Amino acid sequence: MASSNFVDYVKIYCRSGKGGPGSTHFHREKFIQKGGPDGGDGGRGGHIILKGSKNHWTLIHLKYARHIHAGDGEGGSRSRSFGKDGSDQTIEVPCGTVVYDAETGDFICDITEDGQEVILFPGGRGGQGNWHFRTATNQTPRFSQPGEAGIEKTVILQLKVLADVGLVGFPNAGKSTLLSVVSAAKPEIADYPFTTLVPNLGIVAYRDNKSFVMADIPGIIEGAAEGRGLGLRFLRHIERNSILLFMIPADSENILDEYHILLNELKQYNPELIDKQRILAITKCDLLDEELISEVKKELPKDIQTVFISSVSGLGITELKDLIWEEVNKESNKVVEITHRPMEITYHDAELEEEEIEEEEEEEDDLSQYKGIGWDEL
Ligand SMILES: Nc1nc2c(ncn2[C@@H]2O[C@H](COP(=O)(O)OP(=O)(O)OP(=O)(O)O)[C@@H](O)[C@H]2O)c(=O)[nH]1
Ligand SMILES: [Mg+2]
Repeated sequence: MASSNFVDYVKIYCRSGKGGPGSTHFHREKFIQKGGPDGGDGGRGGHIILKGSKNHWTLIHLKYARHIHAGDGEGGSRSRSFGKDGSDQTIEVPCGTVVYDAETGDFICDITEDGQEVILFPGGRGGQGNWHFRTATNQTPRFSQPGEAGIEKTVILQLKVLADVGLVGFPNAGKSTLLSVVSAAKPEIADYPFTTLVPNLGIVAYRDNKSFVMADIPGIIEGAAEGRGLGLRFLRHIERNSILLFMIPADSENILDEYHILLNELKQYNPELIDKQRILAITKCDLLDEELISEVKKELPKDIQTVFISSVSGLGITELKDLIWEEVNKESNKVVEITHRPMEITYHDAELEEEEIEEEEEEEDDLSQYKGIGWDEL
C-alpha cells in the first residue's frame, strides 16, 4: 500500500509556542530621575490550529509533516511595549478528521465542517512586565513574569470519511462496479476478491442537480473483526454514513447467511453501526432469469428494504438511487453526533504507517550515496 494516495492515518508531533517573557525595565529619560517601572508584557505563543477544508480528501499532505511547531512569543520591552505574538500554525485537514492523543489513545476533538477551526493546543500566555507589579509598597519591582510554556504532544489524526451512503459487502459483491456506474469515480474492478484496498468516494448525481456521496470500502469477510481479510481497518469510514447499502450478489449461495455475517461483523466493530438505516441491494441480477429471481425473493431477510439491481444492464439502478435519496434525507437518518471511542494504540496501523515511512526514508538514503558524485562517474 506504500504507493497509495489514500492516507487516513498520520501521527504528528505538535508544539504550540512559548509565551514571551515580560520585561523588567525602568523608565529612563533626561531630567527624569526615577521614571518607574515600564517593562511591557511578552507576546502570546503561537497556537496549533486545525482547520477543516473541503479541498482535502485525505491526509496525504501531512504524511511527511511529522513535526509542527508554532512560533514563540517575543519578550516585552521598554515603554510598556508588548512583545509580538508567536505565529500560529494552521493545519488544514479534510472534514471527518478525528484527533487522538498518541500516548493514551484518548479522543481530543474532531473536525466535521469546511472552515471549522479548532485550537488544538493554545500557545503559552505571555508573561506580564514589571509595570503590572508596581504597588504602593513596591514601586520598583525588579521582576517580571516569565512566559507560559507551550504544549508538546504527539497526536494521531485519523480520517473517517464523510459520505451519505456506505457500501457494505463481501469481496466481489460488485460494490466498485456500482460506484463506477452511478458516479464519475473510476475504482478498480476485477473478478478477484479484495480488488479494492482503500476506500473510494464518488459523488452520485441525482435529479435536479442534487447529489449525494457514496463510499465504496474494501470487502468484509467473516472473521474481519478478528483481523481476517483486510480486517476492520476501513470500517471506521462508514461510522459517519447516514445509511448503509448492503450488497449481496444474486448468485450467492445463501443470501440470508451472508447478510447476517455482514451484520455481525459490523456489530463486533461498533454496535452503533447496527442502528443505522440499511438497504439491501441484490446485485448482478442480469445473471438470473425471472424464475430464479422469484426463488431468491423467498429467501430474503424480512426486516430490510430490498432492491434488485444490475450494474451491467442498469436494472433497478434508478429505483435504488430514489430509495437512497429518500433515506439519506430523512431527518431520523442524519448523523448528528458519533461517539469516538478511545483508540487502541497498539493498533497495527500505527506500526504499518511507521514502517512505510521508514522504508521510504531508507529509499531516500540509498540515493544519498550518489550525492556529490559527478554525473560522469555514475
Ligand atoms: N454480471 C455482472 N457482473 C458484475 C456486476 N457487477 C459487478 N460484476 C462483476 O463482479 C466482479 C467484482 O466486481 P467489483 O465491483 O470489483 O466487486 P467489489 O465488491 O468492489 O469487490 P472488492 O473490491 O474485491 O471488495 C467483477 O468481475 C465485475 O465485473 C453485475 O451487475 N453483473
Ligand atoms: Mg471493489
